Amino acid sequence: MLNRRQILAAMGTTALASLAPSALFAAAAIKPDDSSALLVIDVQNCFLPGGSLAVKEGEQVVPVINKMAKAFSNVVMTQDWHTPGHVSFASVHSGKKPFETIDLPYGKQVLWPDHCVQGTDGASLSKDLSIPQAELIIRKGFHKDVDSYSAFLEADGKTTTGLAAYLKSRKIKRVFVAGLATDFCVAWTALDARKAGFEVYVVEDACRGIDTQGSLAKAWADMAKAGVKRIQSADIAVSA
Ligand code: VGL
Ligand code: ZN
Repeated sequence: MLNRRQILAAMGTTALASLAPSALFAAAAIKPDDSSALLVIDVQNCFLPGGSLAVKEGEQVVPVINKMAKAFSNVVMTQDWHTPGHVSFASVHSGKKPFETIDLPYGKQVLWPDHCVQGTDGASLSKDLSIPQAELIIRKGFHKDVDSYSAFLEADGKTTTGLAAYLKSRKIKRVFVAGLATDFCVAWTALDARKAGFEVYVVEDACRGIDTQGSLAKAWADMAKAGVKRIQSADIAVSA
């Protein structure tokens, strides 16, 4: 990597005069403070290689998240935490296969392979996560008849997990979202965080998506429309 002096030397004075330093060194410009929290979404064995709902390249988010987490004094993790026979499992709907959809009282539901069943190894957080200061683990999706992609609200759109009240009582104003999967639990969490009044950043390279039936492109479009900021982990300053 070039350092600042080398870049300046290579540019020469003419080009340099036309560029504000802020344009040159925009990277790592975001410094999480005490009113910022990192939300680490569903980095669980079921979503990692070998898991029942493995997200492509899911394991690659782990080192990125571990590094980024050093910049945060507030970290909350989530765990998808389903009952056996959960309504989101294709296996409980006769004639249905994973990734098909059904209509439930609260809306359209994508059906999944059985995953993240309470107390199973698949539901455990990855053993490679290294975030000792994480202060809260929110479990979600534990009502048998309602899914919950979002860390804030269940899929009925009204049952709260308590996370917004927790963050507000801790005076958190900005949340940074990372983890799995970009187009489901990350996106729904980011959208609900906006609705709850937080400033929201999704760290793209610290997430991976499932991408079924155009879900990934739709998720990014919905997030952009809602004012979610799309950043990279290199945009966050981590002091050595
Ligand atoms: C998730 C599908 C089903 C996720 C959870 O963590 O994104 N996706 N349950
Ligand atoms: Zn789930």
